[in-house]
Amino acid sequence: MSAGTPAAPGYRNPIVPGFHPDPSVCRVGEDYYLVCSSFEYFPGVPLLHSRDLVNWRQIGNILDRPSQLEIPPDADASRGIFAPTIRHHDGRFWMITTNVSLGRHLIVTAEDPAGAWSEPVYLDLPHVDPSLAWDDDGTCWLTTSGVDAYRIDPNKGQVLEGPIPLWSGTGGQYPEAPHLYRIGDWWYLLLSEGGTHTGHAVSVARSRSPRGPFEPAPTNPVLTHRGTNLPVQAAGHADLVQATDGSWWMVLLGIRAKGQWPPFHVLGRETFLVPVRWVDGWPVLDHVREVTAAPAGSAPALAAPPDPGVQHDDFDARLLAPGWISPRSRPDAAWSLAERPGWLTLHATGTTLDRAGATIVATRQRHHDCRAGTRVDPGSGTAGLTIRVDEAHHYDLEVRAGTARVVGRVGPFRQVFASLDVPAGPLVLTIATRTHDLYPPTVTSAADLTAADEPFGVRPATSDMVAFEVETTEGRVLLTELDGRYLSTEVAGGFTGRVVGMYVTEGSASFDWFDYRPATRPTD
Ligand code: 6LW
Repeated sequence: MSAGTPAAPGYRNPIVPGFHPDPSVCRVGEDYYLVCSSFEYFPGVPLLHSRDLVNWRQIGNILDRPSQLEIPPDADASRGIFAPTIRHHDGRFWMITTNVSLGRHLIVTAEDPAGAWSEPVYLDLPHVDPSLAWDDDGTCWLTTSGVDAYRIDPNKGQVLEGPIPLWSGTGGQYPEAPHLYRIGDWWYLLLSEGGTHTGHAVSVARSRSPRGPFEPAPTNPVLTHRGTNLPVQAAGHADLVQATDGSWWMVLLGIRAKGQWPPFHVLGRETFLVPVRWVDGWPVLDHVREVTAAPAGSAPALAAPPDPGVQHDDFDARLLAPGWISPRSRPDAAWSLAERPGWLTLHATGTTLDRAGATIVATRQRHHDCRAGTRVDPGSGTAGLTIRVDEAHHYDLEVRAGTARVVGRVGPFRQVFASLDVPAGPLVLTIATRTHDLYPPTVTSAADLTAADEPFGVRPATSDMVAFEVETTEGRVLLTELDGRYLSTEVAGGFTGRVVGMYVTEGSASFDWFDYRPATRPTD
């Protein structure tokens, strides 16, 4: 076990921004692979690749066929796929997760992580957060929240022994996200406790045998942000990986809360990276920071420029890129890239975004300040751009029969906030978001803001705004701005985060392009 040495340069957290919770990571040679929970969205379990642990590119979704991912049409939001684990063993990649809508764990494998992944092998055992570890003799251990271990045959989904209770942490609620690691002569058990919100903590124990008994680290919890003022909160649900240079790293989820009191977060739980040092055989971690000094070793790659975070799609490809997700399912009859070449054509499968079943093709909001736009030809249908957490929390910029309007749904309330007559034919719809609470004291009036800050102006009392614009041949119009806090996890609940997406609720409509990009503001 090598001791990491802190040194410049640094990297920026989160390494995977936006709704990317419950990360799990593995390394094969020089390649790192990372997966996250996807809940009710299809396709499920985003798979990302990196060569340096900092710059990640989504290369697919592991559960990308209905035969692998069955989300019932009436499944509640934030059900579906919970915390996955990815491992490499015996020449194959293994991914285990829980489809909580079915109440079953499932294992899929692939030789090439880019796919295709196998059909699932199911395991009907209690709890969530399954993980796999192999002994030198090939014995496969499954762990679940609780924390229990089972000896299993992962090829057949058969339980050979168990449950064997292992260790349940230091007494915090919800001992979960366990992972077993064979490191040197020890078996380490990493788990999270305290719940996935501000009480979250990571604890560790070790044993000479995967059956225990486990001895807790004297320094537990080895990582927590509970009760701190740190900008990253809820740090937990962690996985360990050893880099090519021998250094150790932890990926984990966190939230970036905004606002004074109470704080709120709108991007869901995101994936962060923190270096691990080993002292007396125990992992030692610093707090998770948005800018982190990187240990020497992996340094050249870590110095790579950050991904600008732009997502532009002209819909010229044959297939939808892996970042596009749809609630519950995306039936073949609901979308086409061939019908009108160079456009994404959507067909309505449901008549309202207030209930499951509507046609939505969305991407995760990854920056607090961003602009997402699309050029839509609504034809004779009803179509638009939505920013949503779930069916009961969304703002929509919608076009129908010569009128564009902004509709908001928050809990039991639904309201039309603005409307505008628009000419027939394609038009550009934009949703822009902006956080205000960090404005520097020097910005005291609209005159201090640059043109790029329009149309927001100064609203010191408001922490997150969502603006809706329409651009036609006659120019660009701001329809309205709405308080974004109603589309936060604190209001909506659940485990996901915001997504922005194109939709159709009546007839068919085509989308020429979609563009998502972070926006800059005076404080950046
Ligand atoms: C997951 C649990 C958790 O299963 O949230 O962060 C649950 N922790 O471990 C849903 O993601």
